[in-house]
Formats: sequence, C-alpha cells, structure tokens
Amino acid sequence: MNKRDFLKTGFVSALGLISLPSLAKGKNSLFSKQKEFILPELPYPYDALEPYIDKETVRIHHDKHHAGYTAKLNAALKNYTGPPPANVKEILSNASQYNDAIVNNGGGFLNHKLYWKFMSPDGGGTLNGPVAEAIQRDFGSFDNFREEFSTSAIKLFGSGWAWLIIQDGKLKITTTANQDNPFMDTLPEDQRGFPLLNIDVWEHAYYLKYQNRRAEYVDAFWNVVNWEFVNKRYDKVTKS
Ligand code: MN3
Repeated sequence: MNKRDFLKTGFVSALGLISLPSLAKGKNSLFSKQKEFILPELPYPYDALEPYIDKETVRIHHDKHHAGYTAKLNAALKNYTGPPPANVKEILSNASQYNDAIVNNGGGFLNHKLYWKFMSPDGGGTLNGPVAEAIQRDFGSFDNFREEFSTSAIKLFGSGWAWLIIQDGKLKITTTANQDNPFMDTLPEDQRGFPLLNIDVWEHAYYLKYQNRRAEYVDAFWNVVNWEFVNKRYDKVTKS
C-alpha cells in the first residue's frame, strides 16, 4: 500500500467510524458520488507532430472526438448507481459489469489518452532499452515487429485500434474494434493484456491529410512514436 492509498483508506475509515450511516444514504452521498473524468491535456502543441500528423487533425481529434468521449463517459456515469470506479482502467477491466455507454466511452477516453502519449515530436528514431530487447526476443527483429504492427493496423476492417500488448510476459500485436481496449474482460482471453503502444485507425485520425490512404498514415506514425513512454510502461508492468 503506498502513501496515497493509505491516506485514502485512512480517510474513508475515519469517516466510516463517525458518520457512515448518514453518508451512505441518498444519491448524493459521498459513497455513491461518481467522479468526473477530465479531458487530458494534449502533451504538445497541435502542430507538434507535423508533417506526419497535421495540426487540424490533432486539434479536432483531441478537442472534439476525445472531448466527446470524455463528456459522454461522465454523462453515462451520472446514471450509474454502483460503487464509484477508481479510474477508467477499473471500468474496462470489469467491462462486463458496466453498461455499453460507460464501456464504449471509457474505452474512447483511455485509448486516446494513451494515443497522445504514445506520440511525441521527439519520437521516432532508434528504439533502445528493455522494449527493444523484448521485441527482438518475441518478433525476431524490429523490422518484423514494425511490419506486423503496420499490417495489422492497415488491414483492420472498419474503425478500431492496433496494439502492442504484453500478455504473460510476452509481447503480442492485436487489434480491437471501435473503442475496445485490451484491459476489457469482455474480450477473448488471447486479446487481453497490458497496452504498450496503440494506433488509432478510425478515419478521423487521418482522413484530413491522408484521405483513404491509411497505409501512408501508419507509415508516418513511426516517425513520432514515443519510445521513451513505451519503455516506461514496459518497466511499470514488468517490475510491478
Ligand atoms: Mn480517435
């Protein structure tokens, strides 16, 4: 238990001792109040990923699409009477327990939050660190990995995402439809895992600049991949 969890638990316990009965009653009590999710700020200016991902696409994608998922997630949670989820990962990991509006918009919220962080104006280049070793081990070479990831992203029918996930210590490339996310307990077992990289292949992610040429967008994406963040997530999941 870290300090923050301890403080939180301690706080709730203390309240429980003094006034649990009154707080547990009613829709607006402390224990049924749903927290509001906030649209994560873009980690860089709108034009930072130019020329690979254009300014106008980033602006609309973040300010309209991602904002929309966030607002709809909050709206859907307003009618949810179960215990407040601690975060969106908790919602997706227990997707079978929530309604479609919460799950779909929760997926949209998290998938985009990750997507923005998986890119950086300082991205691309040579991959080093622990993920480079794991890719070498599980795909034979970086080129094999890149080829397989790109092909999955290009061939995915309709709207969805391609992912690099880690499952039982092994790296794997998967795709999900719509706003599904590898954390979801409703996905088949072999598609579940911890996300290390994603790419949005909904048309709204590339249409303004690339129109129907999804392959060109996927190719350009490699120039902005934030390998530092991918390595950070790999460390987080393998060392915990
Ligand atoms: Mn999108």
